[in-house]
Amino acid sequence: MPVPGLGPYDDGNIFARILRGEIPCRKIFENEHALAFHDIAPQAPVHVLVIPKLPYVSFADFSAKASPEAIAGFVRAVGQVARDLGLDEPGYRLIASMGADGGQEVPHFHVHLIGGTRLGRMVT
Ligand code: IU
Repeated sequence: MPVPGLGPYDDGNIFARILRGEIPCRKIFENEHALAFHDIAPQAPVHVLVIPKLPYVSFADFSAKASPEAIAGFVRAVGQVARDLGLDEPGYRLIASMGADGGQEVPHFHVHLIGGTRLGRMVT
């Protein structure tokens, strides 16, 4: 499924290459469902990206096509990363950019896990 502004899944996208081990990342978690690593340009004291190991281009693609097991495994992985980082208290924010208007830049579904500070009300 193409994503507006990005097109179909591209095996050469940067996160696909990180998953294949072709490009290094500052990994903090990995299991059969997901990989989590520090964002290269952090927007907060904690800014981690969690990506599924499956080749879905966006949240729309992942939510529509991934199996219930894959979706559950991914969501549990996000929760575990947050817990492992000690963020359950005082909290954190999850963001998934989707398509051109959502500001998505990398055509592999990813969730931003942001925390370590009191965040404002706006999501930008
Ligand atoms: P977005 O939601 O698609 O805009 O998020 C892409 C993120 O990927 C963004 O926060 C970048 O800083 C981040 N990133 C990265 O961590 N490593 C990279 O090599 C590249 C982008 I390219």
